[in-house]
This record gives sequence, structure tokens and C-alpha cells, in this order.
Amino acid sequence: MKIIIINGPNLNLLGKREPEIYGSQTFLDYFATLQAKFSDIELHYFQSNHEGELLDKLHEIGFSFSGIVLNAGAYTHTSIALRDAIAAITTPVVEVHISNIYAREEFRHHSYLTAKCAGIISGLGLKGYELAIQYFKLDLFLNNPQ
Ligand code: CA2
Repeated sequence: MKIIIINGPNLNLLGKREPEIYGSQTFLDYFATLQAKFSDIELHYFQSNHEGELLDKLHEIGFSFSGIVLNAGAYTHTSIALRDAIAAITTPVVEVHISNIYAREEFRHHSYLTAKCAGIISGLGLKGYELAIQYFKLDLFLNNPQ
């Protein structure tokens, strides 16, 4: 099973700035713990600050992977292009936000992506990424019980 975590703009700063909102762990450290926890999954990670690169990655893996965990950062609130890409691919996407976007500024309350995603996890910190992976594992198991 291949699952990818895709992080958008500024998420490369995790653990380095604004720890009161986003925590103090770097994403690469957290990703290593996820790989250890989910050693039965081929877990990939991609981060970009560029909208076009995020689109290219969705196109590249969006027909072959089992699941995409997407934190599109601020593009969540602006990008019709990312919404269209999620709608065009066949791999299901779970939208994740570290902070609770509904408890923050009004402009963060709307996501262009949610309607095209399987679901959204927001406000549970980095744990949200792990929960999204658990969802894909459970969903695939329920659909292919053996
Ligand atoms: O809560 C989330 O995960 C967000 O997607 C994070 C975005 C924000 O624009 C969304 O509204 C909610 C911002 C990512 C910025 O990441 C930083 C990490 C560390 C230090 C500074 C920024």
C-alpha cells in the first residue's frame, strides 16, 4: 500500500517558527516516527511552496497510490486549481490541518478543497496525519477483508 503525505507552503518551517500554533517538532522528525509506526505501508513525503509543483505531484501519483494526506497550507483557502486536481485524480484525498481552521481568522474557515476530499481532519495537531493514514488502512481493509 502506497500513501503519500503532501505538505504545501511554509510547512517546511514546522518546528522552527510559531511553535504555539504548530508545535515544536520538525516535520521530517515526525515523518520518521510515522514510517516506524507504519512499517507495513510504503509511506512517501513531498513538500513544496509552489502551487504548480503540488499540482504536478498530484497528477504524478494520483492514479496509482492508495491514499493522499494533503495539507495544502494557505492554498487551501485560495486554490481552485488544487480543487480541480483533487477532483480529476482517482486516489482519495484526506485534507489535514494542524490547527483548527474554524477557530482561527474568518478567511481560514473556507476550504476550496474539502468538497472534493474524502474528509477533513483539523485542529488535532500533527496527530491528524497519523489519523488520516489510519483511515486509509481501515478503509482499504473494510473494502478488501480477506
Ligand atoms: O493548520 C494548518 O495545518 C494550516 O494548513 C497551516 C497553514 C495555514 O495557512 C492554514 O490556514 C492552516 C499555514 C502553514 C504555515 O506553517 C508554518 C509552520 C511553522 C511556522 C510558520 C508557519
